Amino acid sequence: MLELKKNDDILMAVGGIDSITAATALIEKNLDAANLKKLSLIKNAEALIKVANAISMCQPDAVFVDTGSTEDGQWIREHSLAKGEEKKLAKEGHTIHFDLPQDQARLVNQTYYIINEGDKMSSLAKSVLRSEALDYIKKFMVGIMKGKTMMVGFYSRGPVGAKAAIPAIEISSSAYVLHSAELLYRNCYASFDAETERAGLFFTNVHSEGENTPENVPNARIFMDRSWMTTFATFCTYAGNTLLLKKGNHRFSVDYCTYYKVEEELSEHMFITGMTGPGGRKTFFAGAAPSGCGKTTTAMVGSDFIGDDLAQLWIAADGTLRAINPEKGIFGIVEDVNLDGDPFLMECLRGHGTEVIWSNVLIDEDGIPHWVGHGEDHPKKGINFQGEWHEGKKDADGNLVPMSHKNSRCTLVASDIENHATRFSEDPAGVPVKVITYSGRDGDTMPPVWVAKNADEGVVIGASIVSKATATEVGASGVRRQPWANAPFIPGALADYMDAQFKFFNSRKFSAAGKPIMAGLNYFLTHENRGGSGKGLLGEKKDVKVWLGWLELYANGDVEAIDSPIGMLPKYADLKRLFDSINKEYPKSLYDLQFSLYVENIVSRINMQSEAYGKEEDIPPRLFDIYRKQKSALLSLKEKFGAVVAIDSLI
Ligand code: SPV
Ligand code: MN
Repeated sequence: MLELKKNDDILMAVGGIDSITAATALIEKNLDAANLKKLSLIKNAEALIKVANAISMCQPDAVFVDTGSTEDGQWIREHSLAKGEEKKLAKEGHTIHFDLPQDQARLVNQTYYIINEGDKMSSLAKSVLRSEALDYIKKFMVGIMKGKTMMVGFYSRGPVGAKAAIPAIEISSSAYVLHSAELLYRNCYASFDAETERAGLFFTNVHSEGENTPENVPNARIFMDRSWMTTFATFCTYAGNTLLLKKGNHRFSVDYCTYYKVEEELSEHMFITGMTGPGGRKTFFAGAAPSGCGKTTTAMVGSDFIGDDLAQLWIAADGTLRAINPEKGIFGIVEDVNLDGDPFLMECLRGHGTEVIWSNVLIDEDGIPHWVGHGEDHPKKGINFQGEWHEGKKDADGNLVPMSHKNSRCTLVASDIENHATRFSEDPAGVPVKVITYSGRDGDTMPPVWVAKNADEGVVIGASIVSKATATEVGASGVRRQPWANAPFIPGALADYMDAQFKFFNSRKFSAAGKPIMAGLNYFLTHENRGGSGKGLLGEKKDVKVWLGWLELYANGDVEAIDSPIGMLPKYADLKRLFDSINKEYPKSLYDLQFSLYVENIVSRINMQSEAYGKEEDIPPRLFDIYRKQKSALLSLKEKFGAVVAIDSLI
């Protein structure tokens, strides 16, 4: 359950401002005339009380209100340069921001949901009781902005007016954070009140880097107050920890959909993209993938790219599935981005006219950024996320320091990317989604593409996403479970989220034509695991176009598929035609390696999943029914054909 506005709002408890009168008085005292005038456009009392409490708590020297105007944007850029949070690079509009070496990715172990006594939480999430969070915030956030300027921006998570868009306030003393917010989110200062009225709620985010030193990183916290939809972040700058408009508010949005919008809306860790099919028809996809599993690349393969990270989905009155991107920019991983795999993104990064905030890459003597896998010559030395760098440099443990951090990123507005469908992206009606995909990083079990036979089996594909194990999180079979690729962002019980998925995708509100197909994707099969004669991956980045292209045809009834226990599989001839269109050989032998069913692998995967879900409370029984049904069908196939079932024997 999620109970909104339950117990004390910590921001108010610490700030001490509980009325609009007190808020107005404090704001008048702390803002100069120009910023006071800007803020006077906002009338929503609750929002003003939040802002006043943030000021009262953080005690900044000055407050800057960001209206989204060109001048305000410029002020933020200059403030960031003046503070040293960003530095100019050789290319016009390019800057570099370094996060501390200890703060290069989401600080999972320092990220908590603030909960009320008795709240049922996700088994995969960390939580802290309201009283403990209050103590921390009192200790560390009171006065945290002394000597700094607090910036306040008003954003919409989605095109203004869209059914699933929710407004949010971003408050930070970091100009890098506000600069990023301006590139990634739609500033909705002028319509904030109206949007809050329409949506019925807004999110609040308060961040300060404080004294951003390595010594302080252990004190860094990312707190999300579920009940008050307010985030607090301290002593860090990495955008995934600080720009909580992104994953902080995504978590609130997931929570809100799970408990208040059942059968109406979902909030997913999904890209949105369109593919152009025969006759110029456009088919939109929304696809989930865990961080670092090719989500941005998949999104950009489309002819009509909308977003690479988050999607708000709803069922429209006409029975179609609709999606909007709560963001308008990308915060993309740059490792392995190169001309071959990501030509459009490379044009923004290496061409002219795009504003880019780089983070944690290598900067050479000429002010040019470099990163691992960029496919260009690279310098022997420079400055990167850990300071001075030279080729062969080792860290304290004797490990080679890479040229750029694995999670180094580029931040830019999506509309600068050539295949971005800006008109569709800004439409409050969203795009009609006909294909849902779920992908992970699976070296040996599932084929490159398969389609669920019904909504229930589609939900189970989402529930069964896995990625490669990491050093710290090894599951029984060496893979890490990544339910819907959204688990890090599901605050409540996993069972509740799953139940909401079943209800949504089975909803009678869908028209026959509006109901999406649901598919699994896997780009990570290797020769070694499938008995191939080559080495490494069985495919390459450009194959994604074929997998999506086939789904486009299947969703529109243009091709038939092969029935199998795990779902519908593509026919060789159809894939061959699509590979021809990208000028790539596609031997039947490769198809056989990719699409044969490795029954034992699939069965042990099913066993692993059922066992893990069996430990959760209240998981909908349908999940286990589907696992059981698939398993028994697979075992009968094995009896007939052996442990590796050739795809041709299913025809
Ligand atoms: C991810 O890790 O899934 C991201 C970047 O999209 S972060 O903002 O860190 O979540
Ligand atoms: Mn993400």
